[in-house]
Amino acid sequence: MNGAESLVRTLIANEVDTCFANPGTSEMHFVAALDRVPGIRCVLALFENVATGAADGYARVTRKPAMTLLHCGPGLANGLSNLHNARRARVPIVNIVGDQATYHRPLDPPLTADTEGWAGSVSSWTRVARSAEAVGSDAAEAVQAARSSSTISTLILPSDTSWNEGGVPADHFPITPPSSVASSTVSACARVLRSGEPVALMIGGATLGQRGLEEAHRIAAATGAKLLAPTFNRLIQRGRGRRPIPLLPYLIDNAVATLAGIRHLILVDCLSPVSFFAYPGKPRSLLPPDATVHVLARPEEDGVEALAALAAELSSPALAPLPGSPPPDLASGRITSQAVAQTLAALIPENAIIVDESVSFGFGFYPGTYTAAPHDWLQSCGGSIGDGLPLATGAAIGAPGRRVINLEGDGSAMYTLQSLWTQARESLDVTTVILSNRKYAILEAELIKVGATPGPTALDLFDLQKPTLNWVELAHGQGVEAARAQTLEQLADLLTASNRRNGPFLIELCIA
Ligand SMILES: Cc1ncc(C[n+]2csc(CCOP(=O)(O)OP(=O)(O)O)c2C)c(N)n1
Repeated sequence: MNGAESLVRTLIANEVDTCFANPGTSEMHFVAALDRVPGIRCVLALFENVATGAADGYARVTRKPAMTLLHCGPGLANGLSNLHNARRARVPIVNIVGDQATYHRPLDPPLTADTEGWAGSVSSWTRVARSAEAVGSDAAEAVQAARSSSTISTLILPSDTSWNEGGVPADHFPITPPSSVASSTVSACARVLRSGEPVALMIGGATLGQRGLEEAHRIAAATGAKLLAPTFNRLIQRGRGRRPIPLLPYLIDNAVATLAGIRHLILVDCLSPVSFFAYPGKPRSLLPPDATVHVLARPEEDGVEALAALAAELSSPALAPLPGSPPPDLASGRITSQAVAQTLAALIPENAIIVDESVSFGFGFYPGTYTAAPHDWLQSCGGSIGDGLPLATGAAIGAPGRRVINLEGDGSAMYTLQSLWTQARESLDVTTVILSNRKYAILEAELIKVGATPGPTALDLFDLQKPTLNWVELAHGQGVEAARAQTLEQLADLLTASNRRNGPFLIELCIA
């Protein structure tokens, strides 16, 4: 057996059964092994940042890593920004990156690059395979590291370690569960909550599932603590009948106002909030200067159990189920963020997955959709735009039978629009709503916020109108059905129709 075959067998033994790929010559033996050893679903992406973002979306909904197959250092480099986003979201991914044969690399052929350096910039675990014999155990360790710590592993595979004989498949390596929080930490947080001073409880990561939200609400109901989630999150289970949680606003003044008066902030599976950028004359930390930060659970700890322990220590009573409020009526009139949110709340189907890269127009989407049917809400967590379409693609691969609705700024969508081709090829149930304002609207506001003066050159750099992007044709050209909505009524009709059909659909919502 060659190294490549031992690698495929090891990945399957370690429950990695989906591969988002963009291969090249150095990965050919691995690609051939994927035929010899069935068991891994391979999904072709036409740009590596689609593959890496899709692996992120897949892992968020399945809670296990997919692999990516990338070609040499430059292929990895093309996928780096969505690996950055995945790293910030604490999502496990296993990258397999082909490379020059060990004995060929010293000749410095054209694709030779600092593959290890690039890998290290986003990966918590990086290794260059040394021999066909070691590839199996290398791969098992890569998966173990990614799953145990919710991080990115990158195994660099010189092509001779793939084609040489002597491969030894490895068995399943055990996964380390998140560690428990010390009871003294729980007690310390309980004392803070009993202090009578204003407390905010900020929960993130894995605690934004139904169980964590239930426990957090019990604590808030018993103590009066203010509940919050970070501005950007991996996955929130929400909608009718589920406990709601507000997000810390993106806009710095709103975020500071939200936390004003707080004396204690208790963090669970998230970091202390800081402003997204520094702005002249604005604070860096969003907390009042006299507030104290307490950590109930760090991201690598079991935040849900910690919340349950804290609720028990506070003797917080169980909560009554939430009344099932009806969905709102469809909105009509002017196309505003709030009106689109109302239409979404009426039409989001049961158990849908919403991928939110709606940037400036979408500020009203999250607060306006609490009453939608139960759904999951996914956001890009690293600030690097071009994550939405890939996330939606990967989520649809990972959750067949669930409708994915991707709310997407037009500028952001252009970074990774090749995702549409993969969605068509794989017949994925993804509805992409392009928020077509034909500009980088948020940058117009940011220019003012940093205190710069707008001039024609600056404003021209935010303008997407010359020429106009035709999203219906861009979708058609990649095999995706599409239509334009110029009114809220048309948006509602198209959303309703797309919910009923199989396969991808794109709606260009004209908001300019
Ligand atoms: C990789 C990367 N490049 C550039 C930026 C800077 N940036 C932030 S938002 C944005 C424009 C987003 O435009 P669009 O998606 O149309 O949303 P809008 O601003 O119109 O709401 C840009 C270029 C970024 N965040 N990430």
